[in-house]
Amino acid sequence: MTILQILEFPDPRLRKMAAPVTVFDAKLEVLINDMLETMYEALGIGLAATQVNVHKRLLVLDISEEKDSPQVFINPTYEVIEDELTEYDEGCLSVPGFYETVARPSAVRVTAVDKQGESFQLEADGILSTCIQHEIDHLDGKLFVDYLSALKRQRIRSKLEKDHKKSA
Ligand code: GNR
Ligand code: NI
Repeated sequence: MTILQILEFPDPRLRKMAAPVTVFDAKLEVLINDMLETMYEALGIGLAATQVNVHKRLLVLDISEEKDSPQVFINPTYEVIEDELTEYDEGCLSVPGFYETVARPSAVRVTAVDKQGESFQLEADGILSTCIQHEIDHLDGKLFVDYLSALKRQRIRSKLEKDHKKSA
């Protein structure tokens, strides 16, 4: 397996719209396993393909305490089933070091396909609802910093640009 490089804000490649997965082959399986390994190594609870510069509609997550419950969502969509909003302090592997409160619909019904191309549905609330919405945003080129004030977003951008210059 391979640890993939995670793109960081404000990399313009994080703004690309991902295209649906149409081919379910061994190569896709390799990508899924590499994404899971990359997510676990980075201590994240989720990872979208966009973050590793693959612009396909695919995400992985594991919200379990024991880190033994990987979930894979291909071509995911959701509908809001609870209009009430829940606030979470969100972080993002593509925005390292920043945590900010974001309000999102409390519960969603997700439709996706698994790695065999089999369709499934699931109702999510709590951190699972937040995480799935955060990951699907990535597939649409969106980041949690987009929900913050322009001032906060600019501060985060300046700090990360400085960090990137140092490590370049
Ligand atoms: O690891 C992650 N933690 C997290 C915490 C609150 C809300 C969303 C997340 S997702 C994030 C990993 C990530 O960047 N996924 O895209
Ligand atoms: Ni993220």
